[in-house]
Amino acid sequence: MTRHLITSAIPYINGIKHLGNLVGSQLPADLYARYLRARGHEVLFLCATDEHGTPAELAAAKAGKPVEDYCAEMHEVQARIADGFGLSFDHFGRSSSIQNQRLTQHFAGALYNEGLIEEVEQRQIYSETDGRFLPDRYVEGTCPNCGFEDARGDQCDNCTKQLDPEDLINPRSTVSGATDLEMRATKHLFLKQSKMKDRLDDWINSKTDWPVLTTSIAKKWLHDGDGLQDRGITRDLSWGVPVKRGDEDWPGMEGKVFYVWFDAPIEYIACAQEWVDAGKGSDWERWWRTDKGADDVRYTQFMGKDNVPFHTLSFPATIMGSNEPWKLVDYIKSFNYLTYDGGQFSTSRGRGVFMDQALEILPADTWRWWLLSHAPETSDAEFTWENFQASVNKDLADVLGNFISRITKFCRSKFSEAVPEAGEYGPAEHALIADLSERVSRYQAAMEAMEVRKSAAELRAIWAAGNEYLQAEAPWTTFKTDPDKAAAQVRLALNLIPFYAVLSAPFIPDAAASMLSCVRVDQPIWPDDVPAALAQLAPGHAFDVPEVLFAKITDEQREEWAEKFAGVRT
Ligand code: B3M
Ligand code: ZN
Repeated sequence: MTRHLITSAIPYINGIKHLGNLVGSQLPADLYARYLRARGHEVLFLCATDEHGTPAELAAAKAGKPVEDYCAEMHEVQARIADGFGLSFDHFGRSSSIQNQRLTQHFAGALYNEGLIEEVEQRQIYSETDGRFLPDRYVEGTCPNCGFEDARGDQCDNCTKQLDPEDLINPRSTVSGATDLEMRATKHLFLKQSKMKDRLDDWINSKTDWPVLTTSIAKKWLHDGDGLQDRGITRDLSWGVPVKRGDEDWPGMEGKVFYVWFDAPIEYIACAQEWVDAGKGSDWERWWRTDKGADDVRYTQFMGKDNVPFHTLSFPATIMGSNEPWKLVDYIKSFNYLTYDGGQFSTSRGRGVFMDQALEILPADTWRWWLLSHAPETSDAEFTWENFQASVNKDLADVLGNFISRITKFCRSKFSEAVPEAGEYGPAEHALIADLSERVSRYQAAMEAMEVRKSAAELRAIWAAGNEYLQAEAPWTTFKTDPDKAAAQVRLALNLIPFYAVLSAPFIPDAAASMLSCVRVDQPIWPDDVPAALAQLAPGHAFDVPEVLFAKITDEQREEWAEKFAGVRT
């Protein structure tokens, strides 16, 4: 059987992500990982925090903490929240790990040896007081265009003019406020992506099964304007992977670090090393080196559309350019954006629901279900409280939850808390089993194709089929005239509980676990054989009537939350 390597884009360390971030990468990746594991595949599912770069430095400074401490704390926070959402990573790593540092330096050395790195002389602002070169965003001053006094080195926020730091009047360092700034010569490394354009082009063109969203973005960057540009891969920051080639120092690169987007995707590989070093696995090369068995691996990446250029071009350029046998991605599943109630989610303004807040108000499964069943696949999708309330109440409470509660309670009151024995299946039962067999095939096909919304729709239809059967056959009515027939109806309906649990677990793992525990099944099996799966609970098998599986969202709650999350996070 194929082994599956799955990675989700690694979230930036600076702050807690919102639901739009979650549904664009980690959550669908988790859905796929859970599904493949349930089908018996060997899966390695990796994610990490993306810890380098200016945003991390600035966020740490704002929090008044050393950047190492800030990152370590925020990593724990993100790991805990990911756990709360049931994200089943085999390892949740850190791009600031020693493994990633070494591997990033290794790649830089390999690319250098292949003649793919150019040292470019530039003139850049140096601060005598700070003892360092300042990146554009670390310089502020008066805008030459409009006179605004707090214009940034890259752009004026007042008149929006794009600037170079040397355009600013009275420039100052945002690190210290120092004004003793001067232009000095400095060197940066550029990855010669332009030399790899044809190879990348051929590779992208060979991916005929990829989502159009993914390939169209890649092709735009390859062909629009001047085509694929060489890319600066170093920065003047203190926080990051120090620039080296392999173990060797890089003359002229002292005090510089690699650009965050150079080391972040390399963390996908380093994370597998971290997984082994944490004692959770034994052989990472089997997943990542094609000379060590990774040819048998199918590698799938999940991400939002803004990350596509880095994964279709930059990271493959790093891998191909190294001329070493690293595994390349086989399939990239990308997502559009989730918007919030007629606008954007906004981290700075606290508009929308953030992952920690979501878990404070409702169980993870509620969010998982809504987000996945409304995933922004073919276009952007919008979160509204009305839609959220309506879908959750209908799909989870009225259809799935109600089915389970109704049938277990009915059985307890008319028979016992065990699967009834009497009666034979008739045409309606056989029709339901045949219908479900077809639906399971369709569900599997959609899951394998990573069509997230479609998978949710198929699953919802599987739940509804059971409800319709119960509604039509009405064992509570049958019981009055033919208790044996009612017993057979109940037997089949009770058997739908573990069947639903297994199929639903990739979407709603906690509820699925409760469903299994209510029918006292520890080792759920995937319904490859639907008739057999629907005979899993033999007559006499004991069950427990579960607590309410899904509480309905009330109008008062909906109104309260709509107001609470409208903006300005405290
Ligand atoms: N941290 C951006 C993001 O979270 C970036 C992804 C890196 S994937 C290697 O959207
Ligand atoms: Zn201006």
